[in-house]
Amino acid sequence: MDRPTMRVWIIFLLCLAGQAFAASITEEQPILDEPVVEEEPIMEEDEVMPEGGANPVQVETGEFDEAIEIIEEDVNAENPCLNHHCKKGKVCEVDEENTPMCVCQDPTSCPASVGEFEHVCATDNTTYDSSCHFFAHKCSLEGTKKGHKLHLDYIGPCKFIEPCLDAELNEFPLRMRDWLKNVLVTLYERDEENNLLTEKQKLRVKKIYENEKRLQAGDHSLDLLAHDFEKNYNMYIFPVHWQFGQLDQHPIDGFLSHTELAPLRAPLIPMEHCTTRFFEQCDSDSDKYIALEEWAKCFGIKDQDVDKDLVI
Ligand SMILES: *[C@@H]1O[C@H](CO)[C@@H](O)[C@H](O)[C@H]1NC(C)=O
Ligand SMILES: [Ca+2]
Ligand SMILES: [Ca+2]
Repeated sequence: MDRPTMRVWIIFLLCLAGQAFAASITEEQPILDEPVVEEEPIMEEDEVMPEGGANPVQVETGEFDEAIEIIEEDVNAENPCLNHHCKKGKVCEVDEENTPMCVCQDPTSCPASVGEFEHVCATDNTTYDSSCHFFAHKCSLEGTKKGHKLHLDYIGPCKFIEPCLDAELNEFPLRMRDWLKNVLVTLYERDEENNLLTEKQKLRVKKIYENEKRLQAGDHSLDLLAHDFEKNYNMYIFPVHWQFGQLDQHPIDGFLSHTELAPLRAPLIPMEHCTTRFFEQCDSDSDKYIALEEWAKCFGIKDQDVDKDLVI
């Protein structure tokens, strides 16, 4: 992976830490090529009330929400749709009785995409102008088998993704662990406002940051990365746990669903052709969820070092 790509990755993770990007693409997405079904019943509802920053629906309605706060209550009464949230792909309309309801969004009402970077590739290998266009289309297929199977696969236009070879698959965790560590150190260095990391997280990262033996960020050979992992194994334990905690949010239960993994997986696939295969094999018991133990293991963390108290 070259430097610009790594920069993108760091920026992405910075966003992730701020929960912004994490939420923006968290919606019924397949991670392991199986249809997402029951694990998030809230997503199956037409009307979803946001709670805290955790609700994926919020990003699309984010700016809208801020507007709500300054609007007087009597205005809300006139427009029942103001406080009525619909899942992605749907918009609120009122019927004759002025009752709000969610209906499929007309794709032509989606904001025009300003560039290719807004395009998304779905599991049918079709490119959509934006995730809004995709979800509007998916909504129009609601109730059909085709619609049920259709998911957002990755960010960017569809492209040919090379098959991931066995040897390449083994390189993936080497690089990802190194990035995770560097991302955490970067967050630590930039955390002047104290909002990128919690105090507990900072204490952990401080130890890594201050360790003189730490491999500095850079384009390292796979051999060096492997050597460093062996030599400075302890520095990698927390970053691997931290990333799990960033993703395990809906709900926080020690398991990553397809949807929860999406914020990490979707932007990564176009850059890293082993992404899909890597996360597939991470789910070693094939129950479609990646447990903390499975996650740690596929990043080379030893069983005895898996510690749910590190997911902070
Ligand atoms: C998906 O579409 C891209 C671009 O149209 C094409 O190059 C690629 O081969 C397709 N992939 C599959 C798996 O069909
Ligand atoms: Ca979870
Ligand atoms: Ca599993």
